[in-house]
Amino acid sequence: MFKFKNAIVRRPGRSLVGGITSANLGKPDYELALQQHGKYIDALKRCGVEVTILEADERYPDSVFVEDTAVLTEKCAVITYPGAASRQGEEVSIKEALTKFYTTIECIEAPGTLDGGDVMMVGEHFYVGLSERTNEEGARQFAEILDKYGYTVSNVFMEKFLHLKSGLAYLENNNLLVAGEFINHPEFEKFNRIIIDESESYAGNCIWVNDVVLVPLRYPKTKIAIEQAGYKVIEVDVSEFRKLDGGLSCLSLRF
Ligand code: CIR
Repeated sequence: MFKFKNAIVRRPGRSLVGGITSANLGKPDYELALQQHGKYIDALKRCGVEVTILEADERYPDSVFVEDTAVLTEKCAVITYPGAASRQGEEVSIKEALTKFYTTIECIEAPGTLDGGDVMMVGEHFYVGLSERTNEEGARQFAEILDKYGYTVSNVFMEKFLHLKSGLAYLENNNLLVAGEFINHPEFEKFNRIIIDESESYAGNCIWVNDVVLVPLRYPKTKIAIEQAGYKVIEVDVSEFRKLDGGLSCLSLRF
């Protein structure tokens, strides 16, 4: 079975309260966010991964969402160029942290932009969402890089979600969690789809970590559906990160 050995996270800084949002849920409570982040780390450890914890970077309010700064494969790391201007620069220290784990590091360059949240890995294939953050040039560079390592890439046109993985989570074994605009998307018909109820759309952002699925707390229908598909579930409260449009996948890089 394919397994993740490592995860990288970054502690939220106090500047988190000024992060980008479209959620209309108010500002995150920093202390609570810190607590929730600690429990998120504990949950990752319970799934058997070694967690590298980077210190907060106050210069970047959204830097807790490390997923957007890199795409990690078994053969190479790709450092992204984030699509939001206020996030450009977050990737520099992630690249440094990754030199401990990777000898082959590639980079997306401007004018290409790509957020890791727009990339979903399914074995040796990578889906890239063309979103407000990931442009065609970023997707083109990404495909060119991955081609060198024998991986394939396809683009997904999307309209509503912030990121591809805001509404999709691959749970291995051909099981795919689908929400909102992805429920009837032709690109994903070949998967065994687990459909997220409209009332729980946010829970489309779950993560599979070594046969355990982390699910956001307070999404009971989703939790049951995933358990019925045969997975062990750990619920994690990420209410403060939701206020910034972030979720479980955004808070770590898993590899
Ligand atoms: C942003 O707008 O960039 C952050 N407030 C949220 C990023 C969430 N990341 C993700 O979905 N991968």
